[in-house]
Amino acid sequence: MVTTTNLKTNKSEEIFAAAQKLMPGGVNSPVRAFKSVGGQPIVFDRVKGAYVWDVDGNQYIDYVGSWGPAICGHAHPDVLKALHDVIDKGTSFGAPCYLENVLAQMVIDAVPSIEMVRFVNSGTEACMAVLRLMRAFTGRDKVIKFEGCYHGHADMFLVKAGSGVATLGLPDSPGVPKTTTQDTLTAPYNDLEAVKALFVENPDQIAGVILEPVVGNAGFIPPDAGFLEGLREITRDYGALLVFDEVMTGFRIAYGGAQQKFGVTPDLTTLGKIIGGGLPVGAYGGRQDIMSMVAPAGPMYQAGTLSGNPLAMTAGIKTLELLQRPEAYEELDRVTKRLADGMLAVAKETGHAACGGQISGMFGFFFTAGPVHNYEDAKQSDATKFARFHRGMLERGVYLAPSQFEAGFTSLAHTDEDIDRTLAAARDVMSSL
Ligand code: KE4
Repeated sequence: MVTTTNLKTNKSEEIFAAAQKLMPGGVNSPVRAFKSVGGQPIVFDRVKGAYVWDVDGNQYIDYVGSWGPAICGHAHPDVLKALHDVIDKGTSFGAPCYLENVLAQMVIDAVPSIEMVRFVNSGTEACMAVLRLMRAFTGRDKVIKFEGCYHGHADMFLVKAGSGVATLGLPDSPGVPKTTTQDTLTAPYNDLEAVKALFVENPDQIAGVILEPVVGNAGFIPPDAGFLEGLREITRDYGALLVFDEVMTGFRIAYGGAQQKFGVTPDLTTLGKIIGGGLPVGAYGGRQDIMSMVAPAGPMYQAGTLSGNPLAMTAGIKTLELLQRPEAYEELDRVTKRLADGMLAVAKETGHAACGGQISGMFGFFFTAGPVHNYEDAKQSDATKFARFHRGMLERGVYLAPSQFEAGFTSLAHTDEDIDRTLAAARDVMSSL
């Protein structure tokens, strides 16, 4: 645990400098470059449980968890053992494998909307495929997404997206032809009237609505009471599909995802992150009548060399087994509530306007009095103050998501002592902001 404020990052600096000559921005995903919080990105050496160690030997309490997959704690011994036990049988088959049946059945048993599922290799792939499926099933081209929501980097979603797009202040990304995004309509999150208006303005043209049922890519923004229910009603009224992008919330908000927690069942769902247990997996699934359109059962084409590979299936199966343990989500919620409530209490004590919250192992806060109901509200947050807070916490051994427009994640490995240490560091930093 680093207590001094001059973090030794020589090796991180050296490796990252070299990386920038090899890979754009020195990273393989933009948010990792710390662009919005500034300062030296931390190069990881290893992870275990709630902790990460960087290449300079500094230890941090980790609240990113590889952006969600590490919900049972990094490098869980049971997951590693499961992988060791199967790896000698091969890393990839490109053919049917029993492990795919096992994970598919677990997903179908867990997620209320899913009667049939297709595995892919990332959340982006899952969202791309589900959009094609929405259009194939309804014969309509337009789709509604919400400002600040992020559904991966496929062209048609890079319209007022969240996550790295919001973090880097990217407008609609270059390289995305207008013809691709002209059918992507946007509305403010939590605004049912705006959604209704889009349906009235585009009669019989909207295939469906896709959203993060709890937003994590504009910072943490939960749905207002009645919002999800309202979307269910509107989409039914207009013969459109309701799609929950649960890549982040799936198996995190609850074992059955946000749709189980809030009791609203969409027509289709995307998943990722946790179901791969740290290996590359995405999935989309839903009503049998819709999924039966997917090739080779139906005409809608989608494919992938490594989809359903045995290692990713193994890591996902073991991770979900661990999450089935009694009290897992109650414990996750308890620990995360202590953290989120504590952060807001410290901000109040030290005179900083802040708002935020948590649901299960997902949390976030903004440096603004709030409330934050949508992306516009989130942008009122003092991102400069957040950047200074992020650096201060890093120097005290706490690794937070390097962007105001990201949610934070806890795991079953985070202890009360970790939360206490985090809150002590937060008090120290906020007192000096
Ligand atoms: P991936 O293609 O990154 O596996 O999933 C895209 C995606 C889709 N839908 C939601 C709701 C997501 O949160 C994501 C990816 N989340 C970001 C974190 N905000 C991944 C981190 C990154 O881009 O490096």
